[in-house]
Amino acid sequence: MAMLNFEKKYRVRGGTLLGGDLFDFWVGPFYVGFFGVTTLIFSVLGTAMIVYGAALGPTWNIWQINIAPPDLKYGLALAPLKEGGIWQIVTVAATGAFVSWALREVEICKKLGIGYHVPFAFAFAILAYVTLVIIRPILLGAWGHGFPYGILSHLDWVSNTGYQYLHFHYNPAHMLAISFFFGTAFALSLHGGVILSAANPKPGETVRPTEYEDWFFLDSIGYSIGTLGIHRLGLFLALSAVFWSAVCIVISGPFWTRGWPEWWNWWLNLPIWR
Ligand code: UQ2
Repeated sequence: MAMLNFEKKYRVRGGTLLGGDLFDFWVGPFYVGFFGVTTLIFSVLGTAMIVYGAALGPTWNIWQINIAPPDLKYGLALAPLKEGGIWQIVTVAATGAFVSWALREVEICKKLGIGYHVPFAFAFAILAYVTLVIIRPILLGAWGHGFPYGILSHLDWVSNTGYQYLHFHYNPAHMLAISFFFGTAFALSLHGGVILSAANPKPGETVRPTEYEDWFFLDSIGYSIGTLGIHRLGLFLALSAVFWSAVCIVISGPFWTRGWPEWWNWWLNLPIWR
């Protein structure tokens, strides 16, 4: 691999947030660092607890395995291991592993002298998960409001939680989140399409320079956002989708307890209709 010729330039010492030189090493292609070690510890602990929880359960059917949060009666206390305690440990392990992974990304960015956009973006994904299993349960006063860890069981949770507010599509933050998801897919399809159209020609034809990408959009819609701009837009759209998803669920319960269709009564109640 040609990349390996440049190893000395990019595989540099330093840039660690914690531990100094102690964990500043690679294992094969992977940078480890202090947060590589903590990622590994949390991941092994979390995975072991999931397997233990599955072993206690009635099935090894991958779709039906379920690690449930504690009953609501335990509130925000620690629950017995077999009554939601496993879920609590898995939640701590998962959050620890995700945050460790993000901080390891930060260390790699520092080594390379590049921006923190990747860990910043990943932080939004972590925020979405933490909103569901930590922030919203705390605001509602019980860990039992977290979602269960299981393929079908978490789908049931989403469906039941949605119906609890009658019709979740009337949640204005949910509307924004969906629009940003669609916008993200739209932007990536435009971007992927235009890049391949110019940069991956048929055999015998030449790769076109980036102006051709600009000109396609200038000729068709009279506007080009530019080759750097499309990536800024893509990051903005994707992070907005995740952000508004977190908002739409955290306001459901803690800040709005009735059906979401009813929220729109503010519109019908505007004095301008009288
Ligand atoms: C663009 C451009 C790119 C692109 C794309 C556009 C040369 C290679 C896809 C076009 C994008 C526009 C006009 C913005 C669309 C807005 C939304 C909200 C989807 O101009 O520059 O670089 O890949």
